[in-house]
Amino acid sequence: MIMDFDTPGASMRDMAAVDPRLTVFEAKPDAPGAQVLEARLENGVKVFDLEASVIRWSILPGETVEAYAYNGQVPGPTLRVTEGDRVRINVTNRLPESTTVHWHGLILPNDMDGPAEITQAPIEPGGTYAYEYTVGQHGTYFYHTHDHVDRQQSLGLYGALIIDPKDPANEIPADLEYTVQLQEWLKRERLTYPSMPMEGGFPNFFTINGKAYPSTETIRMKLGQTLKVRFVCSHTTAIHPMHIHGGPFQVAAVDGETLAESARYLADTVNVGPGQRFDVLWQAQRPGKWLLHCHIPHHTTNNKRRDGRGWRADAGNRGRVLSDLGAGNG
Ligand SMILES: [Cu+2]
Repeated sequence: MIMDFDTPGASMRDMAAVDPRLTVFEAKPDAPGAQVLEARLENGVKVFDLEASVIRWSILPGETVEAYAYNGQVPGPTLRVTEGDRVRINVTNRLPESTTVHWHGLILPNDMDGPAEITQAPIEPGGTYAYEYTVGQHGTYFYHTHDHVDRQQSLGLYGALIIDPKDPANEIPADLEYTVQLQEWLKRERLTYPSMPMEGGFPNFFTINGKAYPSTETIRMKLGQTLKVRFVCSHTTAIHPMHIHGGPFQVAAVDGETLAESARYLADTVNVGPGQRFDVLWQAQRPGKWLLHCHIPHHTTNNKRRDGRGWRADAGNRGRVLSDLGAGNG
């Protein structure tokens, strides 16, 4: 990392590698992230518990990272609620530094919004803060840390917040759905650093839902079916031109807001910038294996992994088989 005499010590700490000795949990190599977290009902309020800690997380067989994680997984648990719900999220901090949680895109009381020192005192290590509000919107949203964000979100403190509409008629219809959460990682000499868009901070591993190709997921569907892909731009370093093979998709919602029919448009690539969300509808028009990947080729590599035949850039870790279609298959 480049530092000069004016770089504050706190910034240097935020850029530092995660101390492996702080790891309190090692996830199983095939443990999935973004698992739907069931709420418990307390006097009509849907209650969720999130706990942030340092974990060891597997992005590929034999390739682990030290991550900051909610509930021991990357991405953090998916919170799925319904428009109109009253929710309470108890956030407990087991990190070595303070943290908060921001509910990106939601209309809520100011002291529930999350920015550290702006709307609340940060949650100190060992502390808990209860976020409570009524959900008035619907669509694809997400939550992420809002303290030491440059470090903590880059290391994994984010998760999807999917809000179903109160009136099912307001749902964007699809046969299947799949949420894509992107993240960049920087691993060097066995240590994990928060990736940052600066000299020395650029990432060398890229994940979809916490896993690099070929450990990413496969969606199986039938010809004619429609898949809703929710791109959740949880990453922090780059804008990723996300592309799906096999025909254009329809952009149906942006940043949680459903587009009017007349405003929807066809595309085959959408520039997914940090913080943005896109709901796109892709129809399986031909049988086969169709890829979903970032169109910056370097983002489809795993640190230029050596495979015995020399360095190769075509490992395609951002690539994944989107559908394995076959007439009568699936
Ligand atoms: Cu990319």
